[in-house]
Formats: sequence, structure tokens, C-alpha cells
Amino acid sequence: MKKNWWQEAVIYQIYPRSFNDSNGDGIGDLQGIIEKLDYLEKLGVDAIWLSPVYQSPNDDNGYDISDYETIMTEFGTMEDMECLIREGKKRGIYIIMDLVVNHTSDEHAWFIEAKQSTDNPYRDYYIWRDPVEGKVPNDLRSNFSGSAWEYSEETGQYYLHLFSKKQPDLNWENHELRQKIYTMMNFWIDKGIGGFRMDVIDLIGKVPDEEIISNGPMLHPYLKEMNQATFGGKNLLTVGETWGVTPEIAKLYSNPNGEELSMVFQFEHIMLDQQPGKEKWDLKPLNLLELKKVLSKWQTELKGEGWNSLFWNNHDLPRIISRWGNDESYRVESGKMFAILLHLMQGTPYIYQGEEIGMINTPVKDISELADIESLNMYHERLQQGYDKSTIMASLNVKGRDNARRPIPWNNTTHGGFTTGTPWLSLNSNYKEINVADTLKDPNSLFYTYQRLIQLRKNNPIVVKGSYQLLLEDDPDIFSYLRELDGIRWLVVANFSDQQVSTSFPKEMQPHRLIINNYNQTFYEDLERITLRPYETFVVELK
Ligand code: TEU
Ligand code: CA
Repeated sequence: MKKNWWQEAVIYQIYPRSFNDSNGDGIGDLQGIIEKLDYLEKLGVDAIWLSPVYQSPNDDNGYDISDYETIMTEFGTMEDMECLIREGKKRGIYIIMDLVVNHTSDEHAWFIEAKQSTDNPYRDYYIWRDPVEGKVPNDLRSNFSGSAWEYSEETGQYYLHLFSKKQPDLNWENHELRQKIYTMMNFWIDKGIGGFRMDVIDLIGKVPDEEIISNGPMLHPYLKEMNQATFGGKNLLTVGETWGVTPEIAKLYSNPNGEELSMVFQFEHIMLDQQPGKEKWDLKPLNLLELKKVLSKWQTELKGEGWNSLFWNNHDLPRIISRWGNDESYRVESGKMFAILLHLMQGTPYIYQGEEIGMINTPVKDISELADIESLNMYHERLQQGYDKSTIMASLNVKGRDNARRPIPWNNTTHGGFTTGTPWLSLNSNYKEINVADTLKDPNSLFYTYQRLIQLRKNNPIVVKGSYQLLLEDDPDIFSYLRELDGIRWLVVANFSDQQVSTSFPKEMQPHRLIINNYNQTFYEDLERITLRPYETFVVELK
């Protein structure tokens, strides 16, 4: 493995349940992924971030793990997993495992033991507190609605669960627990994986009694300890999911000295369309000026002192074309705009399955059409709080996680060729128009824009290493920036609106050649007076 290979890499995220079903039970599986490795090789990605494939009762689709060293029965066997790692490697594709160690399932052997008695040897692996005046210990809330404390009959104490009550939080203060986790990580490293994506890793240093949840005092010491005990010095890609990160903290995690992680996911841009201080369901329109400011801040602040990860989508987020683009008249144009804008920035880009064919949200009429625990819990909580059903459904249709979790349509046959059986979650009914086979047939499709962007990154050091400067800072419709390396300058210009927009660049900015764009136009001559069509986006090298 080349040192820092992950800085030049593009990662593809797979949500296995919804990717490809090889045996007709309606659930995607490991053999299904293996069948599609050639497709991913054609796209050009260097690694797959595999959402959890471990044994799990699936209260949260695998993010509730009951055995870290066994493969989920529905997904296949350990032999299948080893085959995936091997077959991936043949095609230059590493497997990044999802490491979920803030919590386990309540069906994990540790928790089954721990809940028995207060003196059980595993008791301290989890976080227990006495009732306070017969009630919950404090006001901590679960990310999936309601209190974060659940009463346990066996011992008359509460345990902490920052997610569902079937996801009890692990107690990272316990030395023995930490060692068990490191041993488990080494088990996977020995199988030849390419690294870890670390689920809500910024929560492991929590101090529940002080209601400190993210960025607790022991977070960075634990990560340094983990690094030394497991992946340190092995050139693996490690990316932390950190909702509460700031650029200052990101430099601690992803400092080039390599003491902690390769990079983290920051979510500041992702939270721009929610009302400040409220929940993700409380919507507000995106202001492009804010988006430009936030993304540019991360570009400049981490320069040389940390490393960015770049993404619009994942399995928790709505589809970006529906979210901030236009999924009706300009699906492909706006999709290409998002792709170009993101992949030309500095950092490691992540593509979420289906993004490369321009999948969009799947609005539903009734809660019975959804499966996600976060959505179901929120629905019931808000109904009780007196919200009306249509307001709740509107939020769910914009932000609900099932928007990202609909199975991948591979072609236009029944169930999009995802399964020969009945899919665990129905497909978006548009699969006859939006599917992989048709996208591959069209030389102007989004797929080939992604393919080209990946090639550009591989062949042009400016994409990986160049400096970043935001231009037209106050323009409310245009997102434009300049990359520069060793005298080479690339100008990126995107019309982030569904209207025609005009602008002007200084005379010194003379286009020399076109790098990539999203409309059929071969050259942009005069940047002093330029009119852009809806979502029109281009990159030119300047003279
Ligand atoms: O997500 C963490 C997390 O905070 C999200 O659940 C968030 O609350 C919301 O979904 C974003 O809008 C991670 C995983 O990515 C998610 O799938 C898991 O459900 C969660 O942790 C628990 O493991
Ligand atoms: Ca299957």
C-alpha cells in the first residue's frame, strides 16, 4: 500500500442491504457486491466503504452489532467476506469496514451478560446509573427520539443509549473493553482490509453525568491509544464520523503526523438547511452564500494541517439532487454540477451508491411505507407532541434516511433487477427511467462524469494538492473557485440555480482549455461576459 494512498483515492460507499441481491431473498448481500466489482472498477474507485455487515438483529440495519467477528446471516459468510476482500484487491479496490464501537446491540453477548447483575464481569462495559427520584438520571436525549436512558428491570438501574434502546452505549473508560475492541480491529486488519470508517467516533469520550456527549476530554487520548494498538503505521484509511467537529478539532484528528486518523467527516454544510438549534426535521431553505462560506472554510483551514473528506450523500442523508438541486427538469445537469463542484475540491471524495446514476428521493404518503427506526420514532414522538401528520410526512420526505436506502435499480426489469424476490424496501417507482444499465448506455450520463472526475484526480496533481481560493464570494447564485499548483490554474464555475445567470471574471482570467463541463459546449472563450444556463458548470485551465 502506497503511503497516503487515501489522499489520491475516491471511495464508494455501499449500503449492503440495498445494493444487490444475489439469491432472491430480497436483501442485498456480499455475493451481490462481488458480482458488481467490475462495475465499480469501471467507475474507477479505489475503495469501498462497506456499511456494517456484522451479525445484527437489525434494529438499525446493522449499526446494532451483536457479534463483530461474524457476518450477518442474510449477507453471507466469512468466506464470502474474504472473497470480497480478495476480489476487490485484484481490481485495486480496498474494503473499508464500518467500525461501530460507540455502542453494541443489546443482543451482543457482552450486554446479555452485563444486564444480569451489578457485579457481572461485563457490567462495566456499559454505562449504568441509579434512578434519580424514581426517574431517569438526567435529560440526555437519544438521537432516535425520547430519553437516552432505559430502565433495566433485572438490576433496577438505567443504561445509556444515545441511539435506539437496542443500542446500549459502551463504556470507553473500561480498559478491558478498549483492549477487546483493539483485538477485534486487528482481527479485521489481518484479513487485509483497507481501513475503517468509524461510526459516531466523537462520542466515545462522553461524560454522561455532565451531559458532555461529543468531544469529551478523553476522546483524543483514546484515539491515539487505538491508533498505536491497531492501524498505526500501516497506511490504512481511517475516517471518523464526527458531527460535532470544528476545523480546530479536525486538525487534531487528521494531523499529518498520523497519530490519530486519516480524516474525518464534518457535517457543517449538511446542517445548513435546518433551523439553528432545532432538529434536522425543522427545515429551512439552503442559502448558497452560507454553503460557499462553510465549504471554503474547511478547504482553507485544513490546508497542510489536516485532510478533508468530501461528500454530499451517505446512507443517513437525503439524495443531494432532490435536496439542493432539481430532480425534475435538471436532474442530470444539477447532478453533474454537484459532482464537479465536490470532486474538484481538496480532500478525499466519497460517492454514495446510486449517486453516480443520479438517484433521487422517494417521497411516500404514509409512514407504513418507511422502515427506518429514526423516521418511525420521530413520527410517533411528533404525533404525540401534537404535530399534524402532513407536516411530519413533509419533513420525512425531505430528510428521512430511507430516501438513501431504496434498493439500487440495475436495469428496467421488475424491481430494477435488484432482486428476483420481493425487495426488503420497495424501489423508487422511477426505476424504469433511472437505472444503471440505461445510464451506462448513454455516453452523456452522470456515470461518465464521475468516471472522468476520478480520472482527472488520478492524472492531475493540482486536484489533490492545489491551493483553493473562493471567487465571487457574494454572488448568490454562482459557486466559483480557483485551484492552483506550480503555476497551473484551474477555474471552477457553477451556476447553483435553475435560472440563467450572468457574471464576469477579470480580464487576466483567460481560458486555455476545457477540463470538464455539464452541457454540450466545447469551449468557454470570454469569461469577462458570461451567461450560464441553469446549473451550468465548467472547469477550465487558465492561460
Ligand atoms: O449516524 C450518526 C448520527 O448521528 C445519525 O444517526 C444522525 O442522527 C442522523 O441519522 C443524520 O441525519 C451513525 C450512522 O451513520 C447511522 O446510520 C446510525 O444509525 C448511527 O450512527 C448509530 O450507529
Ligand atoms: Ca440476498
